[in-house]
Amino acid sequence: MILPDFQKFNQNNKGLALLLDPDKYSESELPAIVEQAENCSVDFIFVGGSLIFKGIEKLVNQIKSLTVLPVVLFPGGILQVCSSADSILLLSLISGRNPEYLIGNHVIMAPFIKSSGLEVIPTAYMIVDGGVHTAVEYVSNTVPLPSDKPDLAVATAIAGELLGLKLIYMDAGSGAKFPVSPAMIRAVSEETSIPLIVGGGIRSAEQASEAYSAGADLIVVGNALEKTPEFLSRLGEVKRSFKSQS
Ligand code: 1GP
Repeated sequence: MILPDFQKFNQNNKGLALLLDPDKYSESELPAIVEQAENCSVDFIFVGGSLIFKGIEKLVNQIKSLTVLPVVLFPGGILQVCSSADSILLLSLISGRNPEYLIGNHVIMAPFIKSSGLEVIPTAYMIVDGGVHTAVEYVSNTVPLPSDKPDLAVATAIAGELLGLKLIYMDAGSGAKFPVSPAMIRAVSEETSIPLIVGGGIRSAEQASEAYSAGADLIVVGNALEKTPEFLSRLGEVKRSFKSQS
């Protein structure tokens, strides 16, 4: 069960997820990346992307053959599900008003997910403007939350929690120019009590630290690691620094 792991994160115990997009990693690179993830206090490996050309199953199987770290599907669409992962973030894109990403895709995926044995984690997924048009915004055909309107984010997150969703994931989108602001993270964190995941555009240890300090329970990093693999060890240090404050 992965969900209880998310629930144990708090101000003194932060989580870190590495996002792997199947199109961006070759088979030969993967063992080193996974080994680094294990050495750098990564808690979960997320797999997915807004739009992918390669299937996800091969990547998931490869990761599973290399590590015991939990593999969590972060599906950008209905084709990104496979039973060999451990769990799936079943995303309700509640910042948008596209019914396909609120319920339509879920109906299509439901029979497969139910029989797959995957642990299902109902997730309030909120896209926040990160200063650039991202693939997730285009593919989902939704308008992101304005980055300077924390009240809108708070109201959206509260609605997600009241609907019974188990996690909040605020995402500026992969490759965002700037990540979700600490002010918005703090506002959402203070008004909700389910675990808060933050990702998109985190490129420095300072940004990671600010996100954690503001109330992110777990941060997700993908793009920056494709460019600078050693960044992962800095993130691991930042994550552990919160533990030592307890
Ligand atoms: C995107 O939150 C993830 O959905 C990670 O974003 O690739 O910018 O780190 P980056």
